Amino acid sequence: MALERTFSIIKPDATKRNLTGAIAKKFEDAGLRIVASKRIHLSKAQAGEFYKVHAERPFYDELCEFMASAPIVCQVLEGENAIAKNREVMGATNPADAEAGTIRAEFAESVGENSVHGSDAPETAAEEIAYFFSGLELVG
Ligand code: DAT
Ligand code: MG
Repeated sequence: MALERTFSIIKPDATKRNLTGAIAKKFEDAGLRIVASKRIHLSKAQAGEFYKVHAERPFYDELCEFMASAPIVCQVLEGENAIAKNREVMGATNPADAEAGTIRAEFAESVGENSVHGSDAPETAAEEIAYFFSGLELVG
């Protein structure tokens, strides 16, 4: 399979606890290359736009507040089968269900404050990368 790219966010709960490096190491140890990386602080409106697919869910407002509560680190990860590999390294959405050794099993605090975001399909990966990065910022 050709190299694939996926979009990742290290979320506020993790940046606040100084876990950026520990999480990046998990990606690199899994064979994912960080080809773009930046630390930003989203407004609640920007968080709402990013997560608009969840607008009707009961946790949407809380999710947007959380995502705007502290800086995040946005990254593009590249590798063979990067989308699925990243989801594997992240672990299940609810850390209580996440496999041992995954980022969420080790670091997540709750289903809402679960340390990382990762794209779920090629279309969303392409959209999310384009939302946060220009082509010039992707350095393979
Ligand atoms: P994932 O982040 O694993 O792709 P998702 O896309 O279903 O999960 O949900 C997006 C985020 O919304 C998730 O990372 C945390 C939050 N979330 C999901 N389900 C939740 C719930 N039941 N209660 C609170 N927050 C939730
Ligand atoms: Mg998702």
